[in-house]
Amino acid sequence: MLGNTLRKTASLAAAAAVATGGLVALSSPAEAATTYKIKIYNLWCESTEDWTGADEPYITVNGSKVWSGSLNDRQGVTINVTKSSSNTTRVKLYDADAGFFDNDDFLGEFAVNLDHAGQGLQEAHFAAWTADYTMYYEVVR
Ligand SMILES: [Ca+2]
Ligand SMILES: [Ca+2]
Ligand SMILES: [Ca+2]
Repeated sequence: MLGNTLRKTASLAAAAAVATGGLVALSSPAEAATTYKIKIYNLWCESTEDWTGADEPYITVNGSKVWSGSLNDRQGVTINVTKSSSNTTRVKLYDADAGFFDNDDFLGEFAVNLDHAGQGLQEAHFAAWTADYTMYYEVVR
């Protein structure tokens, strides 16, 4: 008799929560836990893709350009770009070229997801033609 009363009370409480949007609010923390951030800290150029002078490297995250600059052999630069995501994040590095019939050069890519969170500082190497780059990044929740 008592048990039956308790169950009835509980189901009434659940019904009330649905009516007021209470259960929707409760699901929010679970959603937030599936998002993460990728922090791109630095980019090091050991050697350029271009044969003469500096490269004009740029970085895209999921297809959007997030940084561009200029680097020559054995030069580094601070990037400090942070992007939030809940799905796979694809990071690509290119060298921009301005000449006719000289398209931008794709130097490489890597992808991260939530599983890569909390592993500390990571290095991504990009080697294409004469280019040799290292990107330093971290994935955090
Ligand atoms: Ca080039
Ligand atoms: Ca170039
Ligand atoms: Ca080119």
